[in-house]
Amino acid sequence: MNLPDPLDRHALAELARDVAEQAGRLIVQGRPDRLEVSSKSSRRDIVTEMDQRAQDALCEALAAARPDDAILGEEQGGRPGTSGLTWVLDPIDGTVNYLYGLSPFSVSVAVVEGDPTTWGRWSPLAGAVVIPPVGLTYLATLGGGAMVQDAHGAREVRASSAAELSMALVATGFAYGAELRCVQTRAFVEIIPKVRDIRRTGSAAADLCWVADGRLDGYFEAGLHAWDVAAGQLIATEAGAVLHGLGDEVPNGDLYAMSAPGISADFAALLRSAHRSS
Ligand code: LIP
Repeated sequence: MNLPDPLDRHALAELARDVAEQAGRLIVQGRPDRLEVSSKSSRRDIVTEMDQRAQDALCEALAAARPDDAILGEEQGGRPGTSGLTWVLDPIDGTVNYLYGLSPFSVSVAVVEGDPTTWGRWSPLAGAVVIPPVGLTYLATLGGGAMVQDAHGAREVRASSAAELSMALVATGFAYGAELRCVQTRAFVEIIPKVRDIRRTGSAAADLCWVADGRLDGYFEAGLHAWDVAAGQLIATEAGAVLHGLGDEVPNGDLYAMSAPGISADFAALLRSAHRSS
């Protein structure tokens, strides 16, 4: 398969940014007074009508621009493709925050090669994350660096220079299922005394962008899917952050982590210890 050359990757990142920003405007401006909500894997795992409307808008725009590419979204409406590239979408990452009117919530759009339904079998080529409540758009291309755009312009982003785990500000999240939450809570108890502090923002895509931007020194979570992380992963790694999982395994649903390079070895060791004893 002929992968897009760097120039095309730049065009792919701009397309990801443009469609994500369009979806970001839709979910803010198009939100009805009475938001229809339904549940997925559990009553706590919800999807709103705006999640689906945003994904429908993303799929329509991407199908028009890239008709041979596949689409995999968190909500209904993906499609197969023939190009070997797949657009991986989370139309509203942080749905519960969106429902409650809290920040952050994000629109995450990435294009990957490989199989995004299997951890370790896909890699992102370009991606964008829009965080409407704070007016930030992050984007990156493989090998082309990462940047953030806001009302004041655009700038390159770099992961923090944190070098001491005990002084690192890290973020995490919790699964919808009670059983995995208990495992996460036991790990949390071992981790929190050994870092500066922990934040739980509610959006994995925002967490990864904030590691990229040095606003967090690290992030870890279990139970994620490719659509939660594909774009944020590329933004963070292109900003110099280090992607890691549990031990030698690739990052996956068991544990997904990203951290500033100066703490990544110690952070990975702490996560291994905390999750193996939990
Ligand atoms: C969310 C993730 C977040 C996690 C939440 C939820 P969603 O994704 O971004 O990190 O802690 O439980 O899974 O469901 O809002 O797209």
